[in-house]
Amino acid sequence: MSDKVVAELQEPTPSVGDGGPDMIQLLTPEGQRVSHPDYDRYVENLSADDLRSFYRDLVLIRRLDAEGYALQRQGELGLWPSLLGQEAAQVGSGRALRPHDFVFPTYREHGVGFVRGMDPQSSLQLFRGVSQGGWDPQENNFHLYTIVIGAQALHATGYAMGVKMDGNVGTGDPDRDTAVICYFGDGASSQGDVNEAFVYAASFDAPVVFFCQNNQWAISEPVTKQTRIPLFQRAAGFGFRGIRVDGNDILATYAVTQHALDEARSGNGPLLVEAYTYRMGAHTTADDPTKYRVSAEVEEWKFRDPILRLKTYLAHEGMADESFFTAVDAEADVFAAELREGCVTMKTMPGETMWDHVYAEDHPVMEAERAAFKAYQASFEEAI
Ligand SMILES: Cc1ncc(C[n+]2csc(CCOP(=O)(O)OP(=O)(O)O)c2C)c(N)n1
Repeated sequence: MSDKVVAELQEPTPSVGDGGPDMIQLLTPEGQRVSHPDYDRYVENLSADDLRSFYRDLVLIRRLDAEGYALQRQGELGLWPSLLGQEAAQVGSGRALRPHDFVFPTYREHGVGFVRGMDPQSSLQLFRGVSQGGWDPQENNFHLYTIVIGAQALHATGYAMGVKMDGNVGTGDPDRDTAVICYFGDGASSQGDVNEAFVYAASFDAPVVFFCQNNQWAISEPVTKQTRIPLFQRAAGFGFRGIRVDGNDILATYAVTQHALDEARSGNGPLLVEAYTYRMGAHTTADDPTKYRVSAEVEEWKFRDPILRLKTYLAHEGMADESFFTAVDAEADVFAAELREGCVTMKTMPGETMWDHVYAEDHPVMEAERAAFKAYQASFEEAI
């Protein structure tokens, strides 16, 4: 393709933080509510209580993230992938889900897990090395973290096909119709697995929402090196719709994800949501972003902070006052203390629990593997 054709396909190069004219936004970075003809209806019924609880979720998961980071620095965790800056993308999309929907996260979705009702300690277990994953995916319909980039897009699509074959799509019964959501990053969109999942999901109308958190960086690789067109436009090439949403705007991510999930549940097939956001911290605690990105970029994104934006809106509209914000901060302090205490006193889960959730029922080959593993471990105890 010639450069001229590519230039025609591209939007005008967006400046940092500008998601372009197609980006759905309901709350500006200054905290002002703006109207959108297609998406207002998804937020119209939110009460002041709902919005305050959105705010509380944002603050608590930012605190969970800060504690995860600190615990790693204190040697209590082996690694921590920070979600700083991506709180609205995660809480907005997570709160749009129904309990019976199923989530396939990557390794950074501590906020989605939190709003799904996961024990906040769960996110720490894997990174402390005390478990092989840490939780039963069936408990909150939240699958284990996936470290292999993009692999969960195939798992999610396969699961979504199962949902469809069970007849739990397009029945019109809200308690039955089910959607699957798959989280991944901008870098993952370059992986074969993700592209294969797109092809399959589109061909068979799988009820899956692909939720890409475009945080602009795949470790040190900027998104501009990964794609010549905006990521949400890629969906069209696979035969389904893509939507770009302001990932730092909790109202917009909530509205757009609800729409996408409704489409999937109704049997209209997959949809790609590109949440345009920014990773404020390092890729993980093993990374030093000052080696590859300029601080001016980070500074610019600070003005788009998802929490400050909702706080300004709530205060301006008289939906929350200083005593509410102070109470949430106090709750976050208690939450953080409990997290730290829970982390340092965590028990190591027996190694054989890694087989617990592999199959719905026990399986002879797996039973043999588990028994062999237990015998192998016991051999060390005998040797001592
Ligand atoms: C298949 C595979 N290739 C490479 C890696 C190493 N790796 C870990 S994270 C990462 C970048 C992922 O970036 P992105 O998908 O944008 O997600 P983000 O971490 O920014 O949320 C890479 C290449 C991996 N884990 N798996």
